[in-house]
Amino acid sequence: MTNQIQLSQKQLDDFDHDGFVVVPSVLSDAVIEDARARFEKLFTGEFETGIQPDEWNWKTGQDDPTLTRQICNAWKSDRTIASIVLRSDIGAACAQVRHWPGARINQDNVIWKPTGSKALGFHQDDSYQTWIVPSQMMTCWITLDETRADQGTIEYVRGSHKWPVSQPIEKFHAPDDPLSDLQQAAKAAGADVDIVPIEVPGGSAVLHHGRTWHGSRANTGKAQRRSIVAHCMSSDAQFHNDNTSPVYSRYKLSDSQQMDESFFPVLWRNDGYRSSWIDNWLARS
Ligand SMILES: O=C(O)CCC(=O)C(=O)O
Repeated sequence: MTNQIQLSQKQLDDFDHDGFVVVPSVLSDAVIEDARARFEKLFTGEFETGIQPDEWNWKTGQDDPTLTRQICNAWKSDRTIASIVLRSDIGAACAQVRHWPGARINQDNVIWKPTGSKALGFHQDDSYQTWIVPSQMMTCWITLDETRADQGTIEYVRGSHKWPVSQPIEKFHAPDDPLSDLQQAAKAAGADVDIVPIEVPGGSAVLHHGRTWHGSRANTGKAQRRSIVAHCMSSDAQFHNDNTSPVYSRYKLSDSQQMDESFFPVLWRNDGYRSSWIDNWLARS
């Protein structure tokens, strides 16, 4: 059964304490199957809408098969992915836990970790948000497969959302030591490192704060792990005056700091607003 995300007081308290919280059963079995079927197509460059994603870090037949496969902003290429990452309840939950007036999509991620694929370094998402004001991200990570600690699941450092924001990490894809930047940050913060591997059924989500350290180690198990990630920002977010993102500042209008809803749609706002084009566009599929 698919649940619209409705956070209990216990989940809100857990999020505030830990910097992440698991939300079970956010996708139906049918949606899980549909989304799984998009992975081969996306990574071979078969895009339903005819539009390339903003970042396409791994291409079938071209790139190292031992790397974790990642695409950013697959929602522009594929309406099945869009129908998940542009959900209003995801925006509402992200806004609620961060006390924002609403939430826009900042970017999505499609992550594919086949058996034998290497790690993604532990990092904070907010380290990469200097191009927006406020420089804050809030994420809904959703797994399509049952996750296990030995199968490269996402792992969180409990309480690390209370540490300062660090610089972007040395090496994101396939670092020799995925924990090295994390260890330095923990030392600087004078904090212990309590790593929590997320072991949940397919269709589960985790909400995580933009400062929560997280990553995923190599998949040494027998099954692949596929995830779809909605990275949100405040509905009030604007472009930074000076700082740029090499990819996403392409969408800045020359005479304004405002974000155009065509590129950064509002998923949910507390006055009932949602970018009107989203649902019409999804209905065309
Ligand atoms: O799924 C993963 O391995 C990592 C995803 C991630 O870094 C994120 O959702 O911010």
